[in-house]
Amino acid sequence: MTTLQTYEIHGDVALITIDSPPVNALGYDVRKAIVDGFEKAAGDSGVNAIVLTCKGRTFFAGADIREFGTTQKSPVLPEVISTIESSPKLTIAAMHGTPLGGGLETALACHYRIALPTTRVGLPEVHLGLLPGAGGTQKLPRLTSVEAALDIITSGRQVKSEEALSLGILDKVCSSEDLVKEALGYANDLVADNAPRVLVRERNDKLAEHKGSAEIFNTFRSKNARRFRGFLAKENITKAIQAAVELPFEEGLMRERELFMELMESRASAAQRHVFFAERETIKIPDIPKTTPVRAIDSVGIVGAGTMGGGIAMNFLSAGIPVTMLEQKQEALDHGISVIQKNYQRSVKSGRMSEAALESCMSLITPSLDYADFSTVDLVIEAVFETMEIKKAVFSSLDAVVKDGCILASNTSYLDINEIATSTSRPQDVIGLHFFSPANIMPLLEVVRGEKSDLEVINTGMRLAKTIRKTPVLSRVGWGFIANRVMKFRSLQADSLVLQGINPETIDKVIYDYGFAMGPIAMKDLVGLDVIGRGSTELTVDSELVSMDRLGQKKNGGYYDYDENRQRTLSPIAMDLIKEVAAKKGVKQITADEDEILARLLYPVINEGAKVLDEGIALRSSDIDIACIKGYNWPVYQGGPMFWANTVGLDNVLNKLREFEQQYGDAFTPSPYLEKLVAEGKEF
Ligand code: 3H9
Repeated sequence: MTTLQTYEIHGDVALITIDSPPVNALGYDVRKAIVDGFEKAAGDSGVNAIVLTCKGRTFFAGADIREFGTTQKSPVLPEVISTIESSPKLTIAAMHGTPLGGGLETALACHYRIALPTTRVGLPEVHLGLLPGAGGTQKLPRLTSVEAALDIITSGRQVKSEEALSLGILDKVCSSEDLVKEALGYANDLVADNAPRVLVRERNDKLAEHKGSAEIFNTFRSKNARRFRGFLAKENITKAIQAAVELPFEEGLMRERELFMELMESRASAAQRHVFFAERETIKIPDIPKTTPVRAIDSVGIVGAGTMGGGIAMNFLSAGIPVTMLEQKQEALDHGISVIQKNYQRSVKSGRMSEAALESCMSLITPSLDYADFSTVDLVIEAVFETMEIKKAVFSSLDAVVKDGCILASNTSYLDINEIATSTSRPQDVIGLHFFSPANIMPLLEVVRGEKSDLEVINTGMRLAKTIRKTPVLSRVGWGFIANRVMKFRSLQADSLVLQGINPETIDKVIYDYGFAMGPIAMKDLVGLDVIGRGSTELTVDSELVSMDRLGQKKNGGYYDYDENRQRTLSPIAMDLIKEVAAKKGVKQITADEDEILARLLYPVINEGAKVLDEGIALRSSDIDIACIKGYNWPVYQGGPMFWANTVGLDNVLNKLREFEQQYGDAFTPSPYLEKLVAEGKEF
């Protein structure tokens, strides 16, 4: 018996408790400990029931993802499950925290399930590009319904206790916080009542109505076709649930296994598993020990109530943190606050927020026209016009009024935080907090560390991200920081390809087929061509379109024309303009197939990522992946640019860049760091 398991007897109930921090993942030791416990209880004639529970923050949060891709030692999870299912005693899972994936599948092997009211169960394997591979796809529809199982497993969402009870996943929700006491009491009651041993695998009642008809699955597929695009796991989950309906349990299980193994070997799952760990890695900063203090952020000031300031404010309001919003003019302030209200109202309308929550968020805003109102706040974020002089003036005004220890943050996208910090007497308290538009929605927060930023201030910025439900990525100071800088190279190539005669529609299609929601040209039309080209005097297709008052989707169309349903067709006017601009600039026309176009668009992003790493702007290549995924919706199943580059082969990327450099010049000159990695046979 291992030390991570305790076995106690309470009357005629055996209580098996597993304690394997942080999340009781079902690695080899844990699996062995469960089997040991159940075997012991099976041989114990005084035991009539077994309660399986966990210590720490959660009941098993799933299989141990770190073991994936290695040969797993017996007992593997299906063996654990079959040990539980074949137990001669009555079995009860007592759950708290987040019983997920293999954790919930373990619970589904028990006869009964009880949980705390705060418990959230789920089968989130889809987020790892997988499906529940230990019976989840066969059992959940048997317990709930085919509809519910399709929804829960393809979304991977966490289901709160109350809903789980109503769906039949749980049999009982505790009325107190004492899970073990209630579970033991429940076990006693079940034994006393001679309760039946309910094995989910034997239930077929919920499946009967769909047997012999694929209708529910076909409708589900076509309804979600766009959202599921590129996600093989979602298709395989649908197939596995269909197998649950059509096949006897054991055969369904075998089908589930086949579909699981197909996913496990897929590049998409490898990418999504990379992203799972990469997301959790960003917070780890080598020179900031775990013990570094975090400053309390209980109130926030925001300078600027424009689109960015308003979006940033919403993150804090939604987290229950009061915000003082400053503007120069009452009119601008009123407008900014009314936009926040409208955004929240939209959420209320769509049912994502209650009217009461809206009221409570709005009540946390204090409008202000006076810097002095920032005297007590813990953090100020500046979101004003992107010029150095204005930013410095704002920071110097802040310096004059804020209390000692207040963190001063700039939301600048491109400017030098070190220079901004010189306008204050406290550069140690200055950092960048770079949000991505729309700031209330995009999950990336780049935390920019200045030369003089205090470690405590950086740490606070990184931790704050979790409070406002963002993923932080640390960046050093440098033009565009990480995401904007590397992604700029895709835009430059998109413009260049257009001028070289590649159809804009083809460029958009190539990027869409790669997995982005939208191509770069359609994206320009969405953002607004006037916004994109602001301040530039260069002759470009964008500037020519703007001079014709074609601003994109918002006015007269741009590269595309739009009908009343926002369906787009390539604009003949734009096509003529492209030819004119290309002729004026003397751009040589080319042809290129889709692979070539993809490489032209995305290899420069990888190359710039290599430079960002070489310059120490990003800590690690996986941080660049996360910045692109969370800031630019880089398709998660490609793993981000740097992970993708590894799968393409860095030597292939390098050779292609060299070829492009020969044909098209400096824009493709390979980073010396990339060359070095290839020479050493290494990866990012
Ligand atoms: C599965 O079950 C397949 C089966 O169907 C079939 C098998 C045959 N494994 O997120 P946190 C680590 S697939 C290994 O910061 P939180 C995590 O890396 C699995 N490690 O905490 C981190 O480590 P570190 C299905 C894991 O409180 C630490 O735990 N299950 C695992 O914000 C803390 O994590 C899932 O997909 C794991 N399964 O959130 C659940 N889970 O400190 C995945 C966590 O070194 N997990 N770690 O960085 C989660 O969603 C969240 O971790 C959870 C806690 C909600 C549990």
